[in-house]
Parts: sequence; structure tokens; C-alpha cells
Amino acid sequence: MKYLVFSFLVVWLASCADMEKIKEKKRPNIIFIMADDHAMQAISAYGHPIGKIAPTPNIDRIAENGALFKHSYVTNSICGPSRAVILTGKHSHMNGFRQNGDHFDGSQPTLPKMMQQAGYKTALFGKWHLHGYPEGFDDWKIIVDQGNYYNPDFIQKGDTTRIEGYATDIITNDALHWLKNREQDTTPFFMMVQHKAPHRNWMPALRHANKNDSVHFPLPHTYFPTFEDQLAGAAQWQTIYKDMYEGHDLKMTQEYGNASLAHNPWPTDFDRMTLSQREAWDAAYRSKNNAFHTANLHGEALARWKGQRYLQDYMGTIAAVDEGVGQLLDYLKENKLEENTIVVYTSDQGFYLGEKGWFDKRFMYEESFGTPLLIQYPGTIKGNTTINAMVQNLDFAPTFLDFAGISKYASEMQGESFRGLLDGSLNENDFRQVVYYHYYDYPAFHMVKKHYGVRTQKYKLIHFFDDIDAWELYDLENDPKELHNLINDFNYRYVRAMMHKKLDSVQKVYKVTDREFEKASQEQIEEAYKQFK
Ligand code: SGN
Ligand code: CA
Repeated sequence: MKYLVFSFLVVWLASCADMEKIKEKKRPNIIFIMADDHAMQAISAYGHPIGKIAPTPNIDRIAENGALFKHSYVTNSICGPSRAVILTGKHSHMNGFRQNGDHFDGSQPTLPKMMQQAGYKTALFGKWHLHGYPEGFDDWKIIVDQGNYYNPDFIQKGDTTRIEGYATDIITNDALHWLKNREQDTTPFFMMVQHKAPHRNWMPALRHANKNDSVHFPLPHTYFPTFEDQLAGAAQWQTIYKDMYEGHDLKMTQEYGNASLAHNPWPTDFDRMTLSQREAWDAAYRSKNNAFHTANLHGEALARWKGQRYLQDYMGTIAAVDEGVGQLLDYLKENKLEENTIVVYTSDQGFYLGEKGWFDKRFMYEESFGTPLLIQYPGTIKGNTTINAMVQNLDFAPTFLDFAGISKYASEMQGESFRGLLDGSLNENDFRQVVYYHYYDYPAFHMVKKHYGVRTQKYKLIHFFDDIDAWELYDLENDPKELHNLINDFNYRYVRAMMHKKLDSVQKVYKVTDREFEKASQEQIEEAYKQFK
């Protein structure tokens, strides 16, 4: 009898231990890695010719181990707003951060605060860009404002310090250092690693300054666009060969044999370099800049050369991001954390790599509305999964809370958990079928007009407003590059009516009120024309 009771006890204890394991399994660690302005086209796993020619093997590992989202969108394609959406799970008009320069109301409920309340250890390293200090993190160290690639200033515990080194490496090292030095118990953690790269002005690490010199990047067919029926497209100021600064952005020098930069209105990025960094930089760029002067290019040839230089540098900055991702993945593997850690790789929005001749973002067109999203969670997500459902950065908070088993907090949010898409319990057709977008930052840098719109798997309707009033309709299946505005096409009159209906109904669901359609004043616009040119 005694033996029987003892055996029962052993079995019961073992099953409790199993339960504990299951419970722990239900509370995975989450590492959220977000780059700044990283286009999907620039990740080899997405299969785009630009990414393939300058591959990102470590970021690709996440897709090999897990899922790659083909249709991941933002709600407002600009830095601060995207970050505010991610923290709150609410559209810009609900979280109050509509455009860069707004102030984030840190007193509102946020993802890190919820994770913290639920017993997670929380940490944030890198770009913040929401003004004010982060709340809800046990540890944090943020780059000041946009940050600089070389020797950037960081804020930690209220102190601002200039740290010598390359921004991407410093952020990766901070994340690794935190992982290694955290209490090695079973408390789950939530860590946000937010890079400055590959944001403008695209300064690669010295070890990558010549990495892409002999790579010839394929420039998009739309590099010299015509903009028929695309008034806002024609009016923007983000064309590589018209709006980039030759020194600051393209690192062009004034003349053969002279290392002084051409137009460089914000000298700080280069002036912050130490003497030895600057010497190494000049040495790395010397022969390619001299070769440019010798070639004596003009017109279309010069425009194409600028596109090449832009992509060489842009992809050059991504090399360090990719290495950092590799280091984090290796750390998880070597420390047996891989199985119970969700790793997310994304960007605050997409970016133009010469499509329509552009750099920057802001538009609701696919390149900047879409953003990369790769997630691994071995054991739950099958390797090499491709997801076509339309998810948004609005969904991150509800999804992470769901994985953490604390979805009760998500009820106030506007996003939806896409956990089921990852673990296979939800069919793509049962997920949201319409996504909403709303961009406010006008008049501002790059002069992209205010607009809003909806996208389904097949169509997109956009309304640009302010000092214009222009509607655009695209058939995404037949015109994925969005070159033909069908708004006045008789054959699409029913599609247009259907999309208008969808727009009206999502605006109601998301509680978009008239305040969101306020126009800028004529004085503001005139002032901006002077300031941003
Ligand atoms: C800076 C950039 C702009 C960019 C904004 C917003 N100019 O002002 O090109 O659109 O940031 O970027 S820079 O030469 O100063 O870098 S965001 O990612 O923060 O939204
Ligand atoms: Ca950005």
C-alpha cells in the first residue's frame, strides 16, 4: 500500500513538473528586432533581385526556421507613428501619435507595460524616436532622436553619453550583454532591439565600406517614372537623382583627388567620426569617387550612377544588421534558448529602392506600406512557412500578448492576434480581409500629401488630400507595381463602389472621426516649401 501511495505521488509530481514545463512553454521569450527603413526588397529571403544580389543570410535563417509574411503592412508609414502603433496596438488617431515630432503619451497602456505586469523581464535597446523616455522596460538604453551611425549619443538612466563605435554594433552588443547578464532563471523576457540602420544617410560600417563596390544592382524599371493620374506621386520630393544631397547622402566628393564632400548640409554625421575613422572612410571611398569624376557622367547616366551608389551604401549598412541578427540567433542556440524564444524581424516601415525613382517611404504604395516580417518559434512554427494573410504592425501587441498567455490585456486594442496563422490553427481566409492606412505628415520632409485608404488582397483605394483632392484605385493582381490608376475606368466602377464601401466601414470600425481629415493651412504649406527644399 505504502508503495502504491509513493508511486502515485511520484507520478503526480512528475505530471506537475510537466504542467510547469507546459506553462513555461506557454510563456515564451520574445526578441523583437526592428530595423529602421529596411525594405522587403533588401532581404534575400523575399527573393527580390536586390536582396538576392547582396544577401542577408542571417535574417534569412529566421524564415528558414519559421515564417515569412508576404503581406505585412504598417498603418502609417513613418517612424514615430509606426513605433507608437506597435507599443499600443492602436491606430495613430487612437494612440495620439500621428506624425514624427508628436509627443507619445507614455501614460497610456502599452505592450511592454503589460508584459511587465504579467511577470516578463522587459528591455529595449536602440532607436526610440518617440520623445520622452521609454516606460514599461526594466532596462533600456536608447539612441538620441534619429541617432548617428558613428559614435552616437545614447541615453541610459537619464544620462546622455557619446559612445565610440558603430551604431548597429553597439545596439547588438547591448542586446547580447543584457541577455548574458540577466538573471538566469525561468522568468521569460521580452526584448526590443531597434536599429538605426538602414536609415538615411546610409553610412556602412568601415568593414563594409567597400563590400558592394563591384555589385551592380538592378535598378527598377520604374526608375524614370511618368506619373499618369498620380498627382501626389508627381509632387513628392524624394527622388534619388533630384532630392538626395550629393555629399551627405551619396558621399560624393567635390572634385577628383579631394576628399571634401559635395553638398553636405548636416555635417554632424561625418564630423562625429574620430580622425582614424574618417581616414579609413576617406581611404575606402577615394578610388570609387575618383573613378566617378573621371567618368564625367551627365543626365540619365548620372541618375543611374546615383541609384547604384545609394544601393551600395544602403545594402552596406544592412550587412552589420544581418551580422547582429546572426549573433543573437547563435546566442539563443548555444544557450538552449532557441526552442522557447520567439524571434521577430521587421522594420518600422518599408522603403523605396529606386522604384518610381524614389528613396524614403510615406506612401500607401506597396514598397513603403509593406514591411518585412519574419518570425521563428521552433516547435510551433514550421520552417519555411509563407504567410499571405494581410497582417499589420497593429497586430504585434495582441499577437505577443496571446503567445504570452495574457491576451486579456488585448481587448482595448485595435489589432488582431495572428498567432493562429503561425501555429496553423487559423486559416488565412478567416483573418482580416481589409487593411486601413492613414498618413498625416504633410507638409513635411519629402512633401508627401496626406492620404488614407484601404487594401484588400486584390485592390487598393487611396485618397490624397490637403492641397489636392485625388483618388487612386489599383488592381493589384494585374498591376502589382501600381502604375495604372483606374479610378475613372468605367470597367472598374463596381470595384470602385465596393472599395468605397469597405473604406467607409473600416473607418467606422476604427473610430476615425472628421478630425483626422483636417487640412494644413496655406501658411504651413508655404513655410514648408521654403524649409524642406
Ligand atoms: C530624416 C531624414 C528624412 C526622413 C525622416 C523621417 N533625413 O529627417 O529623409 O524621411 O528622417 O525618417 S536625414 O537626412 O536627416 O536623415 S523616419 O524613419 O524617422 O521616419
Ligand atoms: Ca523609419
